[in-house]
Amino acid sequence: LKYFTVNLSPNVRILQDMEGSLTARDRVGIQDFVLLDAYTSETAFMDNLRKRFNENLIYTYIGTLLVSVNPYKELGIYTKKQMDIYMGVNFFELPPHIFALADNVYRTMISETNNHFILISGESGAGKTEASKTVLQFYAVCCPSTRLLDNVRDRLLLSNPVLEAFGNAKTLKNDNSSRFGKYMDIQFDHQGAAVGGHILSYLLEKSRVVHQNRGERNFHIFYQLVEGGEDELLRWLGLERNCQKYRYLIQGECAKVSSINDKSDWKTVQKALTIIEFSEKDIEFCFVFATHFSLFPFFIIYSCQLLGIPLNMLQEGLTHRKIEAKAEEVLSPFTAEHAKYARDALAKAIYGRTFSWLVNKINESLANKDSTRKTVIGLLDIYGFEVFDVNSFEQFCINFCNEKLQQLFIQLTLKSEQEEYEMEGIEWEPVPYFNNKIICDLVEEKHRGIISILDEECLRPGEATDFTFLEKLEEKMCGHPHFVTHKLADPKTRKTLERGDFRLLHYAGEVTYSVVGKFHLMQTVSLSLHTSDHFDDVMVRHQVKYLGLMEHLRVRRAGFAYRRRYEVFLKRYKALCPDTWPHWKGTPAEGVQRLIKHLGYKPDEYKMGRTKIFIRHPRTLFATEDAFEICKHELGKAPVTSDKRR
Ligand code: AOV
Ligand code: MG
Repeated sequence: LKYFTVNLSPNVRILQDMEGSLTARDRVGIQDFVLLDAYTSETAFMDNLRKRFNENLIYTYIGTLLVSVNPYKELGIYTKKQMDIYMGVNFFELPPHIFALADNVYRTMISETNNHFILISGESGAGKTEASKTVLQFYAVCCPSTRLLDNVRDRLLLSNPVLEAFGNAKTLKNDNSSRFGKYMDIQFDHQGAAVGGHILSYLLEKSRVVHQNRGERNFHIFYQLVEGGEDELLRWLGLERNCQKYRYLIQGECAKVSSINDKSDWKTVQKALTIIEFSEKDIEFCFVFATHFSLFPFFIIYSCQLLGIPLNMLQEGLTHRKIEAKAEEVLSPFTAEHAKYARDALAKAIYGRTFSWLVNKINESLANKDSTRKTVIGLLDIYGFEVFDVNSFEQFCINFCNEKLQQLFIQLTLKSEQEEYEMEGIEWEPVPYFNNKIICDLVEEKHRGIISILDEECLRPGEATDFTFLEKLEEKMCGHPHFVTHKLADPKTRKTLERGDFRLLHYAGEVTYSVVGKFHLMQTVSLSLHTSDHFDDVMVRHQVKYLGLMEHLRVRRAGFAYRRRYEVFLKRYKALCPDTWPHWKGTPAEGVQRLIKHLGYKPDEYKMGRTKIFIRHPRTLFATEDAFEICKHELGKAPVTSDKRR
């Protein structure tokens, strides 16, 4: 199965405009979909993507958007040599690459001294995390540094294996699936050296600590510890070197994974922890809290010792409910079922807090000590859209997160682009697209969305059940085009739904969620085959559709690569025309009109908006920019402005 990522950087301006020779084009396709002749044809789009993939060319642009198809094999394209090739070279001069995007973002940030963001989207297994690591690697290697800052770069890089050990796990979709969302700021000083960083983590999938579906594992760190932990450490933690002893580790029945070497990963994590400057105490702390209670819930004496609490306190807390009646406290025993629930809840809470603590510690270590103004490049890597045979609250949260990211993507590209044309009075044939706001609202709308209803139900302990929640949903969502349940469905659809299910029609496809709190261990192993050299047309086409890439291309193609406010454009280029140099007395718009007439712009190359000039092809602006450089050189006095804003 093949997935592909869309890595987008809304702030990257430069478009590429390069066509290879015809024969090369036939073989390797076109590097930028904007240049595709049959740009409205999905078939042509797919042909181009497939052609390139078969030549191991996994990257293609749609203007400033980078589309990447996961090759599932090492391509040798992320070497230092490749970095050198892409460093400081114009976006359009070389074949598409994530380094080109990273480099362009970096240089734009330096020249414009403003913050930039790289959003990485795509479904589970598409290659988002690998892409974010590649970008980070590029900055670590290519940005200037001083001796002093070398360890900031090391720490930035090494935060990855640590967070992945504690926050990633093998799932049915991906052997190294991110089970938390991550937003990372890389901070640069005015010389462009990486001087610090900050990580925000979102919504760790804590339930994995106590339960895994068949074919899945707990978080990597547990297996690393049991396989690779030093004898002395294991003895101290009271652990045996045998995963099979621990129920929390073997529910998925796949403690060993061929693609993962837990033993050597343990070493990597240990080394990283030392370089990030975790003290021995800190390291002890993470293992005690993260691993011990979760691995060893039955041997309560050990747990108490390590957690540093009296035995009877933990024992009582896990087996009894405290009821306050008439100023009196009464202990009422849990059923075995309840006690297990309490144990699991404690393990999840401890793991969750340890993870937050770990992120805080890493942030302390990445913190930039000096307070001069910094610019940042932000990298967003979340968990991808996922659908299993049984989907529960975790998938609901993950998929909602992806829904929001798609909404952001739409707003930054399709929506704002078209709204700007309208605002500027540019003649424009609107490109229709599916706006997934309707699904976001269904989930998050105040008082009416699914989350609000869930909140309400959680405030009625004792009365509310999984099924009263479902009934409330049915009452409120009845007739909604993106929501259906067994009761609300037509007879044909009903056959595909259980009574405890609700189904959402997400932007990326249908997902059936189960409201029933108990886990279903009945998960069938639907193996995903992650093989290289195989391009699955149906799967790729599906992703091209739901990510709105065709619409994106249409907007790009019909649109204008550049736009600049009249004042800015005139200020920069006025020396190129005797009428506008050195002073133009009329309005900026008139000045620009005079200027571009002098430069010989053809009518179809540009449009005049209310406040801005819109230029269709990058080459038009490049030519003007070249002329400006020559003129600057000759005059030695042309006004130079660093304002390159649109
Ligand atoms: P994800 O982050 O998008 O999924 P990953 O970045 O973890 O996906 O990629 C999954 C696997 O695909 C990696 O472990 C690699 O084996 C392979 N892979 C990805 N990108 C490349 C590449 N550029 N070159 C070679 N192999 C690659 V998830 O976190 O599950 O949504 O939640
Ligand atoms: Mg990931």
